[in-house]
Amino acid sequence: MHTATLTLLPPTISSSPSFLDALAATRNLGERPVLHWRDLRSVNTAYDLIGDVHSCGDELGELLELLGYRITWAQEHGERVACITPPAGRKVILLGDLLDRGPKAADTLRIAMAIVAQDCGYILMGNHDFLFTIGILGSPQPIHADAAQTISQLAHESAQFFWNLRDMFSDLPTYLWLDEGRLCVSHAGLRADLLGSSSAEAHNHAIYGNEPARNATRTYDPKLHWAASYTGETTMAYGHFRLQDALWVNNTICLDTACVYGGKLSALRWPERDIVSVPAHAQYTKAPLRGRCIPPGTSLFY
Ligand SMILES: [Mn+2]
Repeated sequence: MHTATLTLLPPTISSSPSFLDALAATRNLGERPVLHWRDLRSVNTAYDLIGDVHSCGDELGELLELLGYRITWAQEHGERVACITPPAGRKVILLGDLLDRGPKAADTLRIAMAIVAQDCGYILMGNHDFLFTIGILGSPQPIHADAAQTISQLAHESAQFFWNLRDMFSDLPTYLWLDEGRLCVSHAGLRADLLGSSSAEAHNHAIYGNEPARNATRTYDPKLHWAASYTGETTMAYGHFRLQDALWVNNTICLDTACVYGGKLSALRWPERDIVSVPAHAQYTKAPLRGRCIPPGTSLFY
């Protein structure tokens, strides 16, 4: 009688692929995000617009709670996940530069993924997010230093977390047109003549703003900032330009109040136009010395 020899295998050593394994597997794929904007003018809801988070995950959670969003944390299939319950009739929009320089990339991303997956709002593409996206889509170029630092904070995450991120980042819009045309949101703002455009110039402006040539004293003249000459009827809400306080210029408002540099994280409630802020817990990084063209009327900035 033939009897099969039963060989007992050693217990499987858990070797579930990690975030970094998944990242390595994408190297040199060279995919690029398809830049796009979304026309949501016919959507009837109120919004809470939040400026540059830069991985300040604790402050993001606090600001959302202050705005009336309930956040609970759970374990699902071994993953830490956020569950968000928005106030009735409201959606949240993060105005880009979600990542880099701050301490809590993973929880910031969990909140962002919950916002998108649970249909609680939108995340916009900022310049930092753009470089991060190129990195995780498999850039043949070396990953940008800020993105590499963010990735080091994610080293203990799972491969599933990586693939979920990749899905979200490859589909971030550069700008949204909202509220029957009354509001446009983007990371760095849009000139009125670019609103509704899918041109490379429109996407580039929405992500980077206008960066005029420096003058002889190597400072920027605030009159060169795009908001200085804005005369559009659509209110432009944006971040990117780090300020001490949220600032209205013409029919535009900048909401980057420099949380990661020790300032605060700010939101604009729309259509109420109230500003709601929470202070940074710490100065997480020094503001870069390199100046940036700031909106006119700004006396204090980081
Ligand atoms: Mn930015």
